[in-house]
Amino acid sequence: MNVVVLSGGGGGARFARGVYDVVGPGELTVIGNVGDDLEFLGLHVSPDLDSLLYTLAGLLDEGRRWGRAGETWNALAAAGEWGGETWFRLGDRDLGLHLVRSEALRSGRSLAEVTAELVRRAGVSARIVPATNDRLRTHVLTETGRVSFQEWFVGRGHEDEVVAIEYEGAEAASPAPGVVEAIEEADAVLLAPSNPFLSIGPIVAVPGIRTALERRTVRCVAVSPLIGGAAVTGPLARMLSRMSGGTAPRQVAGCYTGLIDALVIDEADVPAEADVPLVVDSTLMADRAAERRVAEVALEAACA
Ligand code: FO1
Repeated sequence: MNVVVLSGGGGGARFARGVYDVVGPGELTVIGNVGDDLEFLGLHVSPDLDSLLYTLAGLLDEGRRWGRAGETWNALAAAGEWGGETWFRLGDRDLGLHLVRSEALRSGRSLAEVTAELVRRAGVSARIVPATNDRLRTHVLTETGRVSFQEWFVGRGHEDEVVAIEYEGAEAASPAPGVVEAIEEADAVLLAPSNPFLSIGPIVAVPGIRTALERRTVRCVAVSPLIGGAAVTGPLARMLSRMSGGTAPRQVAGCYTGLIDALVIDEADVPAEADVPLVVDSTLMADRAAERRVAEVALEAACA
């Protein structure tokens, strides 16, 4: 069975791990968000691809939910002593990956090629593919101006109200090699319980990916990232209220019009109605068993 998951952020990575645990080796392709990517201290950082890599490889810091376990921060502290920026926390172990990826990109290799190599070295038997090799960056429009995603999310602690989102470069971006093929060959497509605006939005803003999803002949099922109308972590509930007028399943489904055949929601969100069929279960991924259970529910809904 070939399964494609679209994912961004920590929740997306843990859902992908649930799917990874329940499908056979080599059966999972995860298409990762690159809208959060940034250049920091001269290095190319791909936080969502790295969350996937670290999570599937068992290297993630499970408490922080980003970066590597057993991390130390000496290089960043030293950079700060020399006047370098330190607001985006790159740990010593994490830096090793950014050094290798940045050098490979500078030498002309694509983000997809480098990512595949990292996945191979990590011993992960799923494919992690960036949505695009082209430059795509999410920007947030707030009442005080336009900032890059990480400047708003980490730099400002996502406090400013979001008025609109821009996926800079998306219109001109092509899907990375393998992305459209994976969707075309999939037996099921799943949208992880990630932020629809910040994580899935940049992926489906790539015209070739949106078209491939719209032309799918298999079912596509999304898992709502909200529980009881609230986000488990992050700014989604505030964003949905302001930009979609509410935090019910209807508003989550509304972010995916034309792209999904069903939405998995939590028991805390019923009674509910939406323009697509709703599948009700417990969606809190508190541990590995819960990740697997949510994955199974989504897969069952996709194979119905
Ligand atoms: N999140 C933070 O809240 N603060 C950080 O300093 C930070 C650094 C960081 C470094 C590498 C990495 O892969 C992720 C990092 N994150 C950090 C998480 C990241 O900003 C977000 O979780 C994702 O971009 C949201 O999808």
